Amino acid sequence: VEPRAVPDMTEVLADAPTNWGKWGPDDEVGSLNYLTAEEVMRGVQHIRQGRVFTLQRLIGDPKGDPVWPGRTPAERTQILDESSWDSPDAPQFPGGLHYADDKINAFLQGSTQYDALGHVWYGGQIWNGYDARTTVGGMGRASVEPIAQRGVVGRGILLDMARFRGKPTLDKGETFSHEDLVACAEAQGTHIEERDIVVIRTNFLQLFHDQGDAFYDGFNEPGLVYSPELVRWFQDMEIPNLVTDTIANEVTYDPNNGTALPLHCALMRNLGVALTEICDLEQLAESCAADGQYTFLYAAAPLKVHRATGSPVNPLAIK
Ligand code: UVW
Repeated sequence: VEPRAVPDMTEVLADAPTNWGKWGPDDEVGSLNYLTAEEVMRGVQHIRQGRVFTLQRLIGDPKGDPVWPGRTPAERTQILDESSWDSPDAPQFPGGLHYADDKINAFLQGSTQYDALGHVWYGGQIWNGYDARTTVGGMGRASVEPIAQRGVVGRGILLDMARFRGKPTLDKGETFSHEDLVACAEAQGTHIEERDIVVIRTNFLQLFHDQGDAFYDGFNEPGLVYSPELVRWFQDMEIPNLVTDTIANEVTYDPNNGTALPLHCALMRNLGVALTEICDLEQLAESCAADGQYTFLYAAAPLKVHRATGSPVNPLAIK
């Protein structure tokens, strides 16, 4: 069998729509512009119980941290602890003060995180048409900084695709479309509204803990799959933010054309949809299944890291 030639992204997305210029020539937050004060207040209306769910996975989980191949998990190093003060070289503070210090060496995209809009590109241009050379030596444009400056708050809706498909986790390479999201919402007794922050549960990373290193054999996450209709749906629905519990928010290799991560390109680079990855949605999903409330106030504040390609974050869902 002849290996299939994988087309270039410029070819796959030749007619794909963009939101470039929609918010002016200097925009760096893209579809997050849809999250106006009205959207914050619409989200607030979905706080009905005062229950708070944190969506970050634990950094340094004894069971391991899942990361995109090529990245390494964060390493936390203890710098000072009680044993440090035994040394004659230890700094002395009046009153006998001792303290513990530590630091982490981490990929900014190596845990629950926001991608900067300029994080991924093709054809030499990033979000809003900025030259990809602006990424050299640090993101000169569309870094995570402006996203962190504004924060992300609006109505969130959980779409529990694993439960909808009646399995504990979606399978390697399993795909779904925007139509499946709509059907999932209906099955949950709710529906996706314009400007909703779309939060999708696959529970795929459960397999990381079950399988250990074998998890990375034939790495191909499940997720949304590219189609022109899906991209148009995201654009028409004015979806500001796509949040999932997988490492990269979409099926890793498009089964139709073989490209890697075309939705990073079509949604983030072209439409300016913010991507939030590697979330822990388990407690939230359990609660939603128990009480039938799948909508909530979603609030996230990525870290303000100058010129960064992304940032760790601990998003909140408040029901
Ligand atoms: C890549 O874009 C390669 O990874 P992610 O969006 O998962 O950080």
